Amino acid sequence: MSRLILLLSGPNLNLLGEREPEIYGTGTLDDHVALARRTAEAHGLELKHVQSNHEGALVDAIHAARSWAGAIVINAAALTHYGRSLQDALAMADVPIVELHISNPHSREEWRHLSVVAPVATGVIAGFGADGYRLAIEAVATLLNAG
Ligand code: CA2
Repeated sequence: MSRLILLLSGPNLNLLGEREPEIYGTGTLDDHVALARRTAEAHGLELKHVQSNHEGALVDAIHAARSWAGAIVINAAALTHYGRSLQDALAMADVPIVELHISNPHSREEWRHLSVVAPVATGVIAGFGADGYRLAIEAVATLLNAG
C-alpha cells in the first residue's frame, strides 16, 4: 500500500485568504497544505499537492496518481457541485478518497447541497475550517493503517 497522498485543490482556492474570511478564514492555501503535510509526516505519510482552476487538469492529476497514490484528499471547490468528469475520474481511482471542505456546504445556498464527489468518496470532512486539512489527513492515516 502506497504511503503517498494526493491532495487536490479546485478552482479559486489559490486565492484563499484574500476574500470572505468570515466563511473561509484568513489562512492561505499554502498554510493549509503545510498543515496537511505536517500531519502526513507525523504519520509517516508523504503529501503531493496539485491545485488547478481547470477541471481537466484535476482529471489528469487523478489519472497520473493511479500509479502512485495510496489515497486522495480533494477539495474540489465549486466543481464539487457539478464536476462530472471529476466524479468519473475519482470513481476509477481504486484508493480511499476523502472529500474536504473548509465551510459546510449544507448550511449554505441550496446549489451547494449537491456534491458529485460524495457518491465516490470514502468519507466527507466539512465545516471545520482550516482544521479540516488536519482532520482529512488523520482520516487517511486511519484508513491506510487499517488496510
Ligand atoms: O468550503 C469549501 O472548501 C468549498 O469547497 C469552497 C468553494 C465552494 O464553492 C464550495 O461550495 C465549498 C469555493 C472556493 C472559493 O475560494 C475562495 C478563494 C478566495 C476567497 C474566497 C473563496
